Amino acid sequence: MRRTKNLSKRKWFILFGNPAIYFLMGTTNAGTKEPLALLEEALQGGITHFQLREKGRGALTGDALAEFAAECKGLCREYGVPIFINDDVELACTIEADGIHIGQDDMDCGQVRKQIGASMALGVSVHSVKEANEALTCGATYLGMGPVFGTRTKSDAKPPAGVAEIIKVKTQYPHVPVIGIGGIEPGNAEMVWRAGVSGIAVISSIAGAQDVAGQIERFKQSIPGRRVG
Ligand code: TZP
Ligand code: MG
Repeated sequence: MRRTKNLSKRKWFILFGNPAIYFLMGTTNAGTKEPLALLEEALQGGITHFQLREKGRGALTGDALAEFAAECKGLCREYGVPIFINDDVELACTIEADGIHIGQDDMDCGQVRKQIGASMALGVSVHSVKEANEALTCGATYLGMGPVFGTRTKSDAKPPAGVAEIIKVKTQYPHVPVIGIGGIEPGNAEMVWRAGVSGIAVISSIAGAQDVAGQIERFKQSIPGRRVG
């Protein structure tokens, strides 16, 4: 359902109040579909969070990227879904995104927090309790952890880590939102939820689905306690 909500008034601490189906996409993940049409299908299907992750051969840059990002933000606003920008502080600030997501190896997280100020959400990818501690000390709002399973979407992904480290991080920091990522599909998502994540982040299993809304519904059904039948 399309609805308009002023997310600028929304504080980051309620960003992960309910189980999140966090869709990541860039123009290079859209296959034969028109990227904005794919994003709208996903929004209609009920994704709860969106991250613009523009990577790989043929990725947009410069003005074309800024224009695309602004269009993505406009669509996300219509559906009341927060938009995050991957790795690009300037772009996140230009379009006044709700958040930015960075890899710990990509940028200095403390520096990014200074640049974006206190009100923009900051997601940081981590792989251990030690890295989680560093990210939280720098002002991370939530943590991304993965790849949980094997993935072909990220060329420099580390080996699949399963859910063991997620469980350790959640044991140490029970109130910090952790999002699992990497190779997550409806059929393997349940063990990620059971590790205590606040959400699952997905690229190919949603972007490549014939029936995007149906696939998102399958992800929703994978949430323990939300299963029907
Ligand atoms: N970070 C760790 S794995 C990954 C990222 C961005 C790619 C996830 O893509 P997919 O297609 O859902 O496995
Ligand atoms: Mg990165």
